[in-house]
Amino acid sequence: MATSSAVKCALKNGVAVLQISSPPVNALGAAVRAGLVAGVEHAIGASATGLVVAGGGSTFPAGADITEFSKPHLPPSFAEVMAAFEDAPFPTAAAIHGTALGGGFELAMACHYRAMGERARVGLPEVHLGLLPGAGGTQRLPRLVGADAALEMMLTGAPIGAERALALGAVDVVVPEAGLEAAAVELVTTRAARRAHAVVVDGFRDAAKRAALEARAALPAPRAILRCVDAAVGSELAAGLEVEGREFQALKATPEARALQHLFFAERACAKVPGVDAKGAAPLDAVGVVGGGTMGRGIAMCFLDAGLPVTLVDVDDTAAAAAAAGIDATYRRSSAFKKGRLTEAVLAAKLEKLAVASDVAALADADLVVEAIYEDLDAKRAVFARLDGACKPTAVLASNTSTLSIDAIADAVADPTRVVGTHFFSPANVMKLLENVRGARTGDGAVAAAMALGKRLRKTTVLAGDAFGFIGNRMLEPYGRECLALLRHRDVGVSNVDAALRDFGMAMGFFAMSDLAGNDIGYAVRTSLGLTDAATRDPAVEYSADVADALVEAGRLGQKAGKGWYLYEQPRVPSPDPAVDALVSQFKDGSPSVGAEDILDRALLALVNEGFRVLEEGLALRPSDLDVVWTSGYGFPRHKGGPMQWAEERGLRECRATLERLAAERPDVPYLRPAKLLVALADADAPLADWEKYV
Ligand code: T1G
Repeated sequence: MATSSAVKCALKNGVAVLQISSPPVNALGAAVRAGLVAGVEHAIGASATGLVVAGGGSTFPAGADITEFSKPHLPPSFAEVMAAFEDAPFPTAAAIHGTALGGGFELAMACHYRAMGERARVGLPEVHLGLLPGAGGTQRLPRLVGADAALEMMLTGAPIGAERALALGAVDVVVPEAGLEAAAVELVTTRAARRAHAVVVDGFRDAAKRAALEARAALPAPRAILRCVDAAVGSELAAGLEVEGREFQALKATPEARALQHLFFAERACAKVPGVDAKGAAPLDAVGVVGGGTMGRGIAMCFLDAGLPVTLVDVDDTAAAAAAAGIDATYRRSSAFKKGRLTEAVLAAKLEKLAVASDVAALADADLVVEAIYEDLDAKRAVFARLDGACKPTAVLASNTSTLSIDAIADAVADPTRVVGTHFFSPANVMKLLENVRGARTGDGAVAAAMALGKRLRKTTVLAGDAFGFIGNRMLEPYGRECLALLRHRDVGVSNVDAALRDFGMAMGFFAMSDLAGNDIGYAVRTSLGLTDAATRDPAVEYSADVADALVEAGRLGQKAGKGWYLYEQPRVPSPDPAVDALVSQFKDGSPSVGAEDILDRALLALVNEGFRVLEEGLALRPSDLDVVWTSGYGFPRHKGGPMQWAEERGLRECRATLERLAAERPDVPYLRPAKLLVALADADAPLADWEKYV
């Protein structure tokens, strides 16, 4: 029967079977939508008695084609597609395998019936894109599963498996994937057409929960979803679809939607290194970790969670045994273990793959080793020299260093091309971000291995150049210095700065984050740079960290010491401390009070400006990588898209002008002077996407 490139239609015993073929995820782009409408029309023309729609390849459609959102809409509309299936003159059914998400699940819900594979998942993740299910999902899902369950699925955006989908009534039958099409055919040959129109949605069974959800819904998309589900309750389908259409169009124009869709693609682009194919990386069958401290244990857990056999080496058998015990204890403290998701048997199977030793000779068969000892260059070099002799020549040698040069470490081995940085963030077994670092002599093989490792560990993996602080900590430096400098202003305390940053959307204020990481870490770095001694630092450059030095010298190291910028009378619960206010008051310099807007301008523009310098210096592959680093590793709000996206939304010319004003007020602060790349883009009124033309 008629086919289009994206949708093939076959007639089997009177039943039309439409198969979608649009790799990689059968997204419902214009060609697929047109093919679907044409397929239904052909089935009608051929007097079919029923119709089944299925996805070719790995999945039933995983949604609308997100790349189309920023382009003029092409027909047919989603509404036309859904109506073709819902109003067909014969029963229609979806055969769901893989991940039927967003518009894909909405297509399935527009069919009269749904057959689902046992391993399949369905969901409406649009809220993660700053949108809502705009192809009838907000109206059809409540008619299938009730308002409460529908609202939860749409506000969380989390997919559900076949068992739950069946229990909720979202699908009609669950079968092994091999029998999926047959099950769908049986549905349309044994049952009459059934349309959502006829179903009226009862009210929320848990009104209190709905009210609580509304109280927490701060962003536009969740609030719009609530309004749409309210519209579904007690009203005709057509009326509800009208409301949904209006709300969807309004959301598409929001900066939050642009930011979240920017991050969707940014988090996929960051894994791509031009000229390096991670798929071509050498096999990764056994890995090693050197160092059984907090980071080494967390990194070993990442490997265990990915099913990789890992050998952890520490200075002696006692330390190695303590590391193993610490890993076991961490798993047992986890909520997964406490809630029974991580059973004793599963934990035992994980730990089966952990070996510990006190000699790097145990790493002879490792394909990749991560050094995770304390931040001392000589000590790291000594470890790498030993690894050089103990490991096989093809083994990749990685350092978890957060501040030291990969090139300097690579000097310790005969073949520096196999040395790469793999900067994990603490706690390594929890944090999604992995910042890989390419030294000047790091080979493509080692880069490919590090990027493939990140994918294997299901990390959000970014590649940075080898310069102080790489990407994240490099940008953190001026951001932190501005937060410290703000304490010199009258009436500006730690809480004011942190409150402004939290109200902006940061997961934590700078000072709370510093307490969490440990204030002594920054102090050690400043000491290593000769900055904590007034006699050795450059008097011509403003030094705003003197208050932080005094805090550490007073023993206020942060959460681990029970006090830092805040007091921690309960673990992890910060409370303002008058003693800190007194200490801060010693560093006031008469600068006038400033409000939240100025606080944000200074902290965030210092951050963004350094991001432009990272790009100028070739230390990042693309601006969106900086957004991925700061949203995945430093708590920058996702609905702002990351610092560089936030700057573009604000306007690069406006960013430059504000920085010029701040720099003029404080000429002894180099990091406030607008970066050359920012100035060039602003002068040309060019978008950030054109950045490479100006470096
Ligand atoms: N549109 C366009 N491209 C997409 C896409 C989509 N919906 N989903 C994935 N891709 C691309 C992705 O960019 C990557 O490209 C490749 O496919 C593999 O993706 C009207 C408005 C399905 C779970 O939000 O969650 O429907 O980098 O690396 O790890 O109401 O992709 O190779 O060039 O993620 O196997 C709602 C988004 C859309 C689902 C597969 N749907 N996708 O994960 O592969 S809005 C979604 C995913 C909507 C309607 C509304 C995942 C996946 P490249 P991948 P994966």
